[in-house]
Amino acid sequence: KLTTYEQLQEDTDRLLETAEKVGANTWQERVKNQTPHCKFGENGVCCRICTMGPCRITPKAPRGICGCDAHGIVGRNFLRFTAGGSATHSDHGREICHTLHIASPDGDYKVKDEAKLRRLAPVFDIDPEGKETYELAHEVALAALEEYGKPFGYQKMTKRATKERQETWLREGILPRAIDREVSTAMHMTHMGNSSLPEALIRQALRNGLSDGWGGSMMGTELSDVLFGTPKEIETEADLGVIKEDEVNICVHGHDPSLSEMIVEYAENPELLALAKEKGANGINIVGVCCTSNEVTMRHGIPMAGNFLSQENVVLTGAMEAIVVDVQCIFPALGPLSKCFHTKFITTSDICRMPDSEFIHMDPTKAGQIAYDIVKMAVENFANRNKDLVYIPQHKQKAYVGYSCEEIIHKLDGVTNSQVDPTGTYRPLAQVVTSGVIRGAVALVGCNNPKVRHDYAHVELMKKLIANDIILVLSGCSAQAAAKAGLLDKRAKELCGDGLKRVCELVDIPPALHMGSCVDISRMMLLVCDLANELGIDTPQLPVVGCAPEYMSEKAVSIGNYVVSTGIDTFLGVQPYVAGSSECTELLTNGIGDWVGATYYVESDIEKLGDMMIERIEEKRKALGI
Ligand code: BF8
Ligand code: SF4
Repeated sequence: KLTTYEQLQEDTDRLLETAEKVGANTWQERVKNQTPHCKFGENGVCCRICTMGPCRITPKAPRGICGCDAHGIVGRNFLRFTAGGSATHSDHGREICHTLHIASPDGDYKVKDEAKLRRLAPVFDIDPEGKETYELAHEVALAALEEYGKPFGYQKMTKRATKERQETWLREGILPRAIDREVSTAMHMTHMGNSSLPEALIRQALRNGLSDGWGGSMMGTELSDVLFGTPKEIETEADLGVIKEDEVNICVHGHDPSLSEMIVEYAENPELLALAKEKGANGINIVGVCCTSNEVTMRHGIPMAGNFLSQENVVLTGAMEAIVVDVQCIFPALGPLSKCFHTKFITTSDICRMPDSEFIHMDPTKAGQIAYDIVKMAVENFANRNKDLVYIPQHKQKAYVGYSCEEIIHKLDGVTNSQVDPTGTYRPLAQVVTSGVIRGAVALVGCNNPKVRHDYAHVELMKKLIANDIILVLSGCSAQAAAKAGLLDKRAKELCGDGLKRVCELVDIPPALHMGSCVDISRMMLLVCDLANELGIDTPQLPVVGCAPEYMSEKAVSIGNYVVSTGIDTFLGVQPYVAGSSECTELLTNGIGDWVGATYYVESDIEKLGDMMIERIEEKRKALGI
């Protein structure tokens, strides 16, 4: 049985009562104070990139002081938005490269998937033959780091795309060079007195997206797999009911798994468990929110307490001893909120410093000790819990997660095993798509946004798509929305059309596959390229689309740009800040189709958005004659 919105709303309402009792301020209240939003900002026509401004475009003032029109201002803002997201994902990837660079057989960080390391080495033009594991790991890490700033050539990971994609990117001038260079170029192009031509700005936005998806994000995904293990199917649970009243609760939040991996390990440390007992707790319970949660759930089955808009709820349960954050998507509100409870709000990265937090600098060379200290702090804090303030909503759902590309192929091979030799490819998937048993696939990804009822668009679209025999691949907060609703449970096959239901039974999977965090959308890019190769077509021909119905971050726009550039139409449920320019809007929703074979579609009516995706998938099938 799915958890209903009404149930989730009741849980939240009850927690908001606690907030009122302790005088805490919540996002629900802040949204009211910020509404209505500034129209100039919403339409993307406010420019403040030089101090002659800020300039705002109106019918009476159609140009800024420098003479830039709405199209130039919107285009520049769109490119800067992308650059912010691309830099953020890519810097996360860089941190992982550095962590791999210090991995050692007797250190905190080891190589957990050596086979993957050996498979990846040739991508960086390294011959793994005869090399000792750590020698190779360090060489790969260094080569990966060089991708960020190399003076010449294009990004090596792009060679993993279809041949047609590589040719398209080269032809269109959007094949990404060094990862950091594309961010720098974006900033340079948008400085006062540089580009104001929409076509040039949007082209760079696509290239900067590609340097994220086929560069920085892919580093984050692939090297995390080498370090922490490539995810395999694993059972877990999701929603606030995973928080335990009788245990020490620690929530990991953010994106970079380096510290949370260690925290998960030290939560099983016998000394700390004994200390927890001594303090009256029955154990140490790690839960997560946002993408750090996705990382540790995919590899260890750590339960997901919630997604982006649940982060305050986690503290409002009154039962959280510590909320430990690394980088990205962390509400500064958690500082003052935690102060209303006994909760320790622990920031750990120089990238993410916040008032009202305790800062413990995460030095990867001392990661084990740091994790030990943090878990110990949380355990010692158990005694400070104010029992009168504790209310833990009891809803939770079972979920199956861990569907990396490798695991999807492994599951598909399980089916063919009995009949023929395992193919080690997506062939069985290609076959069910071609035969029409499955109509196509949707990559449902991205955030929550208070402009949309929390999780509503994600979950409603998912139900509609699976009922129409469309299989889902999920990541980020979308995957957690599905998990909380119950859609990652294998029993969700009952909500599918007959074809998809049969596939779920045969392959023993849920109809929605949790592929990981947002950097793991790079997994989806590899999947679509390999699937296209399997079918002997290019990616824009596949009956596959992408969708971010509740997105909010710059990262999401960078993702959108690399997904469309990879040939996958992308459907958005929230307006990007481009409506103020007919030229930019035209390019993004139509013109770029001539460059890359895919475009953006924007529709805030969820019912219509779902219909549009199904229609697009059927159009693609028709064009293929399947
Ligand atoms: O990188 S989906 S709210 S948590 S930005 Fe953030 Fe959006 Fe969630 Fe993960 Ni992605
Ligand atoms: Fe105004 Fe031009 Fe300066 Fe922007 S760059 S703030 S439009 S003068």
